[in-house]
Amino acid sequence: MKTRTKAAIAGGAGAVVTFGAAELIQSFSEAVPSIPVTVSQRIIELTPGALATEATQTVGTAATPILVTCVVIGTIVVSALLAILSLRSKIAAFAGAAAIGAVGLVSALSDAAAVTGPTTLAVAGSVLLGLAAAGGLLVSGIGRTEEAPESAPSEGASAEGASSEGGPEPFRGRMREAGDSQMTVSRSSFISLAGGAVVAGAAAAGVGRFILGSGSSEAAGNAPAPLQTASNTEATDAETTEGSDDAPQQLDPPPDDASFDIEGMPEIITPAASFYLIDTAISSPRINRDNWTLSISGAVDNPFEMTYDELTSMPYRESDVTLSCVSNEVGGGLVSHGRWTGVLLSDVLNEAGVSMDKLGRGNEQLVGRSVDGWEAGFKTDIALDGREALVAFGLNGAELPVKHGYPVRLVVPGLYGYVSATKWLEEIELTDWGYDVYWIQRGWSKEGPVLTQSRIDTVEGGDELEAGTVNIGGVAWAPTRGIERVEVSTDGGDSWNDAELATQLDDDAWRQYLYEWNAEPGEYTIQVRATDGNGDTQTEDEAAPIPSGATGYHTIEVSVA
Ligand SMILES: Nc1nc2c(c(=O)[nH]1)N[C@H]1C(S)=C(S)[C@@H](COP(=O)(O)O)O[C@H]1N2
Ligand SMILES: [Mo]
Repeated sequence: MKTRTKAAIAGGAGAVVTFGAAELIQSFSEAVPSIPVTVSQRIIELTPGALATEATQTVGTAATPILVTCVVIGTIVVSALLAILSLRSKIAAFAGAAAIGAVGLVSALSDAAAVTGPTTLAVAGSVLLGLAAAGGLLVSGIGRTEEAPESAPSEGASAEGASSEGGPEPFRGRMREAGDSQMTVSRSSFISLAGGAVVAGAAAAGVGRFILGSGSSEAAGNAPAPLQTASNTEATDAETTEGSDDAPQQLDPPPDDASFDIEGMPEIITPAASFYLIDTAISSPRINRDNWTLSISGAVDNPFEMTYDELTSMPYRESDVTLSCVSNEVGGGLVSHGRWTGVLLSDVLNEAGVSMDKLGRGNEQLVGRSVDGWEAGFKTDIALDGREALVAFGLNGAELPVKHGYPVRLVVPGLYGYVSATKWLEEIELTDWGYDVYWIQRGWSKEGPVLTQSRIDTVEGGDELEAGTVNIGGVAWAPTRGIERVEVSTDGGDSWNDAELATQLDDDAWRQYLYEWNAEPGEYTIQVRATDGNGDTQTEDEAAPIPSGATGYHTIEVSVA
């Protein structure tokens, strides 16, 4: 085996050991973030808007796993090259390794959850461990070599190469001597050692991921943590029960007639585990609720900060709101219905001295900022116009899952998530309308009202159906306006039939519909369209999701035999 090959293997193995050690450490400490994840995160942040828009198919989704994989493989390759370089210049190789470590450290430290001391120690320790592993492998595989003179032919740096032509050049001689000496291990031992290092590193990373997975609440996935509020953990005091209004802290279970019991129909309340998921965070920020605060800042009379307990001792309510993503295609799945528990955003704003009659002073926009720096913004008056915009801390009667914004997020009926639904919320800043938040900078439209849409769920395109009664059903939504009518066409839009509507949970909620179609053999184009509570029917014109949301009728082709 060529010396350079051995060096490359040693360097790559060292990088694997570094990643393994770092992943293992970060799984034990909330203060230390994952290095490849934070590096990927910084790459995304530094990517200019246009590129980010194209690279991310869906607004809010980073091309995450691919990017993390590239970062890991890229580092392994560079480390291999550095180890080859070390045969010529140890100083240059160490400088390169230090530079890699520095990139990792800077990225990790800029993570919201990173605590400087432990993170620095973890990164430095992991890098040193990787260097030691690489160095050990180099010495055992190649032997101690004097630094090669710059003029040395690089091919000469091969132990086996000596057997080829074998002129007694001093440099070759040294390498052959080293290669054959007792100081080095055999080729197979070297491979075992290097393999061992790689396996150990990978195993450490795997164990780290496993520990992390089992510790976080989403691993428990199906058993979300029960909701804890200041008022249900302490004895309920007068302030909590005497709310500013009488909205219920808990809603009654949805009535039976809010849903049709038909195969393929989505559950009327989306379980947290299957709630659609969109964000730019490669891994969800892990926030300790006890240290969390929300600050209300910017153009407000009375800026203030509140703790989780302070938030949850304000009057709160449970509210049905269907959330959707602007990048949902017609017929797509980026829409879900949640029962959110939270404090009215208007109550929080009132505490800060913000009210309808005080707008237009550089406070027209409400920007919700996440602990990871992500931002969404919408017109402040939307928070004050009477809709149930929430500073939410619960979903479906349980704590917010980590992925969905634990401990606190915003939920605003009638706005797409990218302008409103900030997860891992830490700041609400009032500013002027000219300020552009994350996705606005990347070409998506400024206001983001949810367009009226409907979807066929119980029949799929390409289905071969049996003649007779076919249930064509699904959901339609127009949050804040409600759904007044849904029609189904089986002839590509030439004629329309009124569908039966399930009871509307709330104007902010999606609504199920059902059309019992008496199907005869043939080929059919099925379409659906909804009319909102204002009497406006969704537009037939087809538009792509960018910049304002997809439009057009959900259309599928089926055959009946
Ligand atoms: N911090 C943060 N909040 C965010 C996002 C994000 O990338 N980061 N994405 C938004 C987008 S685009 C959508 S559609 C909703 C999705 O919320 P969900 O993942 O809980 O369904 O979250 C919003 N809140
Ligand atoms: Mo979104």
